[in-house]
Amino acid sequence: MAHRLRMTALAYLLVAVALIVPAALGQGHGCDDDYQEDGDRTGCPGSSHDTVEESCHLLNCTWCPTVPDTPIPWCYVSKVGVGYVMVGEPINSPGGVRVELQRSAGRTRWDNEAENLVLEAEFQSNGRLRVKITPATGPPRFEVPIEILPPAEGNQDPLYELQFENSPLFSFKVIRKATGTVLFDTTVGQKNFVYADQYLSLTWSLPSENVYGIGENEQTSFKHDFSANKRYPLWARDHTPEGTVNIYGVQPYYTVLETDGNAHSVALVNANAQEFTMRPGGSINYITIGGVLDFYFFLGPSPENTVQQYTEAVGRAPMPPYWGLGFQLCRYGYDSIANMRAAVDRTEQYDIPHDVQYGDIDIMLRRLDFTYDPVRFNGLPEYIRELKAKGIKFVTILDPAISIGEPPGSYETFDLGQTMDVWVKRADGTPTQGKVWPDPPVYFPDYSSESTKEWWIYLIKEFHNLLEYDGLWIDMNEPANFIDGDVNGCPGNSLNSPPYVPPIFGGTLWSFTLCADSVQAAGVHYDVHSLYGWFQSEPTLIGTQEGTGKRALVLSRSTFLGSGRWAAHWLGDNFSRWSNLHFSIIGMLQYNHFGVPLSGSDICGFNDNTTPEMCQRWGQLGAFYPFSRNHNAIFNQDQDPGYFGPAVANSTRTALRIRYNLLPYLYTLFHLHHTRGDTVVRALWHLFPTDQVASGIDKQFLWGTGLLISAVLDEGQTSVQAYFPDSRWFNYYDGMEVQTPGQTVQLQAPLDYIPLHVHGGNILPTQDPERTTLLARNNPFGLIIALDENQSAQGTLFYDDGGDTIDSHTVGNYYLAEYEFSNGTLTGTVAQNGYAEMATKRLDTLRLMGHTPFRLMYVNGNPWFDYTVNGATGEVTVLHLQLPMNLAFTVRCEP
Ligand SMILES: *[C@@H]1O[C@H](CO)[C@@H](O)[C@H](O)[C@H]1NC(C)=O
Ligand SMILES: *[C@@H]1O[C@H](CO)[C@@H](O)[C@H](O)[C@H]1NC(C)=O
Ligand SMILES: *[C@@H]1O[C@H](CO)[C@@H](O)[C@H](O)[C@H]1NC(C)=O
Ligand SMILES: *[C@@H]1O[C@H](CO)[C@@H](O)[C@H](O)[C@H]1NC(C)=O
Ligand SMILES: CC(=O)N[C@H]1CO[C@H](CO)[C@@H](O)[C@@H]1O
Repeated sequence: MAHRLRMTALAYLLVAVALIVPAALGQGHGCDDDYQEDGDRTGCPGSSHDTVEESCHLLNCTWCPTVPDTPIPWCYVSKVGVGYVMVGEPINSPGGVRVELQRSAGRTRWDNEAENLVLEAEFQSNGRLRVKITPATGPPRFEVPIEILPPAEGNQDPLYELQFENSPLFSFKVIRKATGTVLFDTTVGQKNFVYADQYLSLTWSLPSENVYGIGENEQTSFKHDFSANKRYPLWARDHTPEGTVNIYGVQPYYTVLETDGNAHSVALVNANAQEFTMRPGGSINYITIGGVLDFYFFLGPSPENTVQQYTEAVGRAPMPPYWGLGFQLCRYGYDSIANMRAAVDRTEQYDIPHDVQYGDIDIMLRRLDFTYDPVRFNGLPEYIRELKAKGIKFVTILDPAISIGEPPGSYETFDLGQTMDVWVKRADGTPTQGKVWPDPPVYFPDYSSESTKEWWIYLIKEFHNLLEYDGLWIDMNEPANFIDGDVNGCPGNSLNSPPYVPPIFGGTLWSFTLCADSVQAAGVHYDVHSLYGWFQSEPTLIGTQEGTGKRALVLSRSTFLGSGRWAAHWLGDNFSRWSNLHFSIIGMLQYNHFGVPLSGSDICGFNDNTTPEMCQRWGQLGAFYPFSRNHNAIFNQDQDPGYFGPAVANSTRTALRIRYNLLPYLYTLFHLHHTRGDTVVRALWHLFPTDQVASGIDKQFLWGTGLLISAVLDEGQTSVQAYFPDSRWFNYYDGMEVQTPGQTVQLQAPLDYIPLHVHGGNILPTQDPERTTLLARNNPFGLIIALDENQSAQGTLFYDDGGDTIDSHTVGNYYLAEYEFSNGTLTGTVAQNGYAEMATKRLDTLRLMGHTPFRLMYVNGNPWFDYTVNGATGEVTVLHLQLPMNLAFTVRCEP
């Protein structure tokens, strides 16, 4: 998109100050000769707080003690940088500005530092700013081949302003014009600004420590803790979530809630091994070992606006199929069709809603993709059809790596791969060889190559003739490799052994994956490693849609910026531990920021054995994950919701029936994401950005603006501390209003109960639950109307065929209704009437919460008496309305 608009005036603050060398500061500190200010230090890889001077020297780092008991590293990377200075004046152009930089004089530890850089800022829209820094000369560097979509909005009146300084070194600031808040300021690390071939580093300060995001790592609080100098390495890796360890995906994206309640977010479009250190005082040190510095700023100003703007740039998630919002059951280690059946039957016996059954790798023949074991899973194709007849869909798994040990002519997947030349190659052009699930060695498909995509799509389509899957689940796509690098090891060179490696698990780039010098169509593995799952996701979605002819569900373990366009995400191989109930909320909230709203963790935990109580509580919490799946690891005891008997089964059923009751609302939230970029689940601070308490709440979460979930997350508890920001809140179960908003309240929560509250001002569409969404979709609709302080509320309902049409938004065969309650009157209007079935469906029930007493009710102008009022809570329940869904209506309450 061309930015033809005139650039607005910018304030350039050019302070030419002589270069002051902060010399000799280290004297008297007992330091090596490279004293660095506390804030400039990058902790030495391989060191820890217990590292002593001698071992620091062995690590080739600088030793310089500072105040004891602080998170400031005493052992740090030596001679990091000298910074850059600005050359000449910034050059304004229509829609942007360009600045030339020159490396400051002095020696550092890095080879191949760029002598001259160009900073190019593009004012892409009022809310979106791009700042990209590249070397002025030399061969082009790797850039992530991500499609950044054009903004709908112009840039006549940007919310931001850029300032450049040269005092004594170059730095820049991004400022929010309306408030003067400095959102991003590189002054703090001027000297640390390094742009070497394999080490790029920038430090910037933030306007607030309310910072959320950056992944994928296990995070123990949604809001970052800046007191601990925590370092988050990013490099896709198959590793269970554990501390700050780099895990499956790479999401260099964070959101800041400014102190006045405005919000902005920043995406760093870089896929190389990298790290973020959250430094005391509220700054971030960023290091990457390749690519370019390419920042996108999204100015909000509301928290939801940041996600809307970000997902407008990287793409939004497609609508999930309706059944994809139903309950899903899975385990690794069914090991036989009898065990799979037993779990399905237990779920049915207890009448627990169940929409999707999964197969994991144990359904495969010797763990070969696109097969099933005809002995242990004898009759699987027929069983899948049997499930479908009950309205239960089937999703199964594919791993990327392909066995090379099958007799020629017996395994088309491999043979065709050879013919089509689909593999990742070694530097010498032969295929990279590793070891994953199949017994024989494997080759790794290069999903960045066109011929691999074609091969994969073909196989997925053909696979549907064998097993009639409805969705696919792609795992191990970091890519995981059980041997480090390659069966031949990795050659010693600057890609496999770069001068600096972020503190990633295993210590080397090829640990548990491919050699960094392997070659793919999109570049060397060194650059494209963390894009492996991202490259695999789109062809998987295309193949699945072509195979089923319908909207599909694709679930990917590894993700990158923008993965949400193609895939949902489960939170990996989490543990059956109580702490993980809490962490799963954090992961899910993060992925909603990352534009992957369909996410959730494995209910009851993946690794280790759960306990009945944990599974009961997790079943309640998981009933409110957008992606609600119970999944378990091999060799653990079963944990499907029917396994533990009636108590666990009953409360899981109860919670899931509430989920199913609210599915039209949840589905509508996905529509609002798809069309507008809203989050589906969100933290309280999205709605109450100036509420200091809300900024730290990460044990409760909301569905949209309408439903607050306050699950019990701890063992042995029958109550929960829940915070209610100052607003109106109504108990979901009986409409009782929370009497003391603005406070933390102790809510009773016996084992079979999950506290849920409807937020005043919202209208939530509902539909009576059944065992499957297929059945529930035939039931009458209802509305839960919770009024705000002004006795008003709004809501929307999006509905369509649920996924028989891949993209009903494009086709137009969907239904959209708007609901508004104000001045005593509920008005329903139909904004889009493209789904013909709606004429056969009825709106039957209203639950009206928070209304003042009234005398008479009229429906479409006629008196209506079929309603009850709960004497204790004031909730009004209107019954048997039988209003055709395709027609507008009014319901009036007359005082
Ligand atoms: C330290 O530097 C020496 C000389 O360059 C090198 O041989 C050694 O491997 C380095 N040690 C570490 C831990 O990087
Ligand atoms: C479970 O629910 C069933 C059916 O509603 C009921 O009969 C049974 O008593 C419940 N059992 C427990 C332990 O809650
Ligand atoms: C209620 O109305 C007042 C006056 O119009 C307005 O300031 C306030 O924001 C409204 N409250 C809600 C929750 O919309
Ligand atoms: C509210 O409704 C009453 C009738 O119930 C009507 O007389 C009045 O004009 C309405 N007020 C507004 C602001 O719509
Ligand atoms: C360990 C845990 O309970 N939760 C983590 C599960 O994994 C995701 C990443 O995939 C983390 O974000 C969660 O915190």
